[in-house]
Parts: sequence; C-alpha cells; structure tokens
Amino acid sequence: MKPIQLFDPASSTYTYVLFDQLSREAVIIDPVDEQIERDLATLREYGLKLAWTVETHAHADHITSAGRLAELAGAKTAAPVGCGIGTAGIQLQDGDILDFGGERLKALHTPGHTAGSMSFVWREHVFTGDTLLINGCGRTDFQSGSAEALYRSLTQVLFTLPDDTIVWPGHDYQGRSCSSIGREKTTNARVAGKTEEEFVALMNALDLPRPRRIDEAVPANLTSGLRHDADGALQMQPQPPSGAHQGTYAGDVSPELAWRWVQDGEAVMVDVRTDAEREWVGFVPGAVPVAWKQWPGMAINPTFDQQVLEAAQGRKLVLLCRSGVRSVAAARRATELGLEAYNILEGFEGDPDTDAHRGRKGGWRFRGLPWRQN
Ligand SMILES: N[C@@H](CCC(=O)N[C@@H](CS)C(=O)NCC(=O)O)C(=O)O
Ligand SMILES: [Fe+2]
Repeated sequence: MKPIQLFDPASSTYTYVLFDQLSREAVIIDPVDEQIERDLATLREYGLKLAWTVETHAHADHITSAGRLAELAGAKTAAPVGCGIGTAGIQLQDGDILDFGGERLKALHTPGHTAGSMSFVWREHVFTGDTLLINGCGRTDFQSGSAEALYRSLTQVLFTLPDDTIVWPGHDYQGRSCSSIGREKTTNARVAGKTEEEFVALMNALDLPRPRRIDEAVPANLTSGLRHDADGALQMQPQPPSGAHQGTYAGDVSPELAWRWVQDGEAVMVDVRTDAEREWVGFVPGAVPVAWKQWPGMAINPTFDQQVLEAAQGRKLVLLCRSGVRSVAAARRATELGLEAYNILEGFEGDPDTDAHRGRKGGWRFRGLPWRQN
C-alpha cells in the first residue's frame, strides 16, 4: 500500500493522503491552503472520510489548510506538541499513535529543522517533513532550528529505521518523489559519512535566502491556518456596502457567512447567474435560480422581481453571481422591492488571476464550500 502523493508547485510542498482500505478513513499530512479544492476532490475521488490532519511542523513557506479541512471535512487536527500550534486538537508526543480505521500512524520527534518537528511512520513508509529531504535536509537557521539536533534526529532516529523504509519528504525542489532510508544513509550529500561537527559546519554555512512568505505563514500556521481571530470574526459579520452603493442594499457577506445563514435557515440563497453558467460551471445545492440577466443579449430578466419575492418567503436573501458584480445590482433591486438582500462577496468563481483564469482567487469554489456539477 502506498500513500497518495500530491504536490504544490508554488512552495514545492508534498502533501500525503493515507487511508485504510476497508473503512476508507484517511489521514492527510501537511495540506496546503491553496490546494484545498484539489485535496477535497482527492478525498471524494477515493471515497474517503478524513479522520486526521497532521502537521510535521509549523511551516515557514506556505499556510496549512488543516483548520479549514477540520471544518469542511470533519477531520480532527493533530500537530507536534513542541510546535506551538495551539489550535490543534491533539498535541502529539514522541511515540504517539494516530489510528485511522485499522491503520496506525506513529509520531517520531525529530527536532532540528524546528524544535518541535516530527516525522511519521506508517507501515514501511516514513514521512519526514523537512527533517530529511531527498539528498538534503531542512535548514536549521530559523524557528528554533538546530543543526546539532538535526544531526541526531537524522542519524539516531531516522537512520535506525529499516533500510528499505520508503522516505516521503515534505518538499522536493527538483521533482524527485521518494527515496529510502538505506539510500539516504549512504548517499545524502549533507549527512552521509559526516561527523556531527562537519554537518554543523556545513549547515551553518548554507546562507539561504529567507522563505518569501515566512512572516505571514508562521503566525497563520500557529492557528492551523485559520487567519488571525480578528479577521476570522470580521469574516463572519456582514459589512455595509461601500462607496456609491452605501445604503442601497443590506450588506456584503463572505461566502462562509452566507453558507452559515443558509444552513441555519436564516437566509435563502438566490443564484443570479444565467442558466448556462449554472449548467456548465456548477451550482450550489439548494440555491434558488433567479437570473438577473439572460442570454440572448444579457437582457434583464423581466420576471426577476416576481421570482425573488417568491423565493424570499420572509427571509433574508443572499445573492450569488460569478464574481460579485451582478449580485450587487440584484441586491439593490431586491432592496427596492422591500427585501433584506445581501451580496455574497467574490461570487462563485472569484476574480481572475494573472493568467486571467478564475477559480484560484477567492470565490465559493475556491473556499471549499459545497457545490455540484451536472
Ligand atoms: N525558496 C523558498 C524557501 C525554501 C526553503 O527555505 N525551504 C526550507 C523548508 S521550509 C528548507 O529547509 N530548505 C532546505 C534547503 O533548501 O536546503 C521560499 O521562499 O518559500
Ligand atoms: Fe519547513
């Protein structure tokens, strides 16, 4: 049995999904925030139920999606006790076991890259985070790193595993996928055949540039990737419309808040996109389709007023479009009709990125909220 190995090209991070064949319970190791859609799709594709999210350490180069996976997929969060990730439900100690179905994942404390770093053993596999990389190892020059501690973790913990143990690293910057303990023990350029003094001298002379996102990533990762409390709280409050729209509709809401209101029965979601967009791009289960404009010619839907009045049934309306433009116009009209209408920020697809592709910069799908396609 092999883990599923997934790659985030922006940070060269590997994420791993392991699962129990019978119960379909799964563990995800080091999930990356920007890849949450891919990871949820992988879980769906294999028919898995996510039991655990696990961190090897508090990352400096990317933000984890653990907190959001816990919310969206019902997973429990686990992180090494020494990493200061206070939001993780289980604070792992050396030797602790996480059960998923009939399978077991064992935590090994392997400090050095950071003081709390851990590696995880599953069957004949070891997930080494940034402790051991293929023909390399994690740097030790920030976040309580220690080259001395790393030398001991490599030589006295990881290299005492059986030689045929498969090594699955936390990163690879050259497209390599996995290695073995035997191979790394004999050929790893940083540590093989080196004394502790030689290794420490080499590590201290690396002089690597600081990770680009360190100032943003480390604080976010200490709360499982859920942004600062103040932002989180703000995200769950409606905001008054700004600029020229002041006072013309009830407010702007995040996709997360809109979904919360819909689930609580407080609001009805109205999808104001065209039939074709819903049909071809995707839709939110339970949302009432009331196009604002329709093909041909994107003419205003003549029955919009009547349809939204019928849809509201005395409740608030949250209006969804592609990127949050038509939904503002529709919210203004619904307000004129006497309804309490909110615009859902970012829409279904979010804003275009630098390649002019939607779906990667905000939006309902990007945020991992429920949607379907026919
Ligand atoms: N260039 C990357 C940082 C790369 C980096 O520093 N990676 C860390 C792991 S988070 C490391 O230990 N690298 C070891 C090495 O490059 O030898 C960025 O800006 O995010
Ligand atoms: Fe790292």
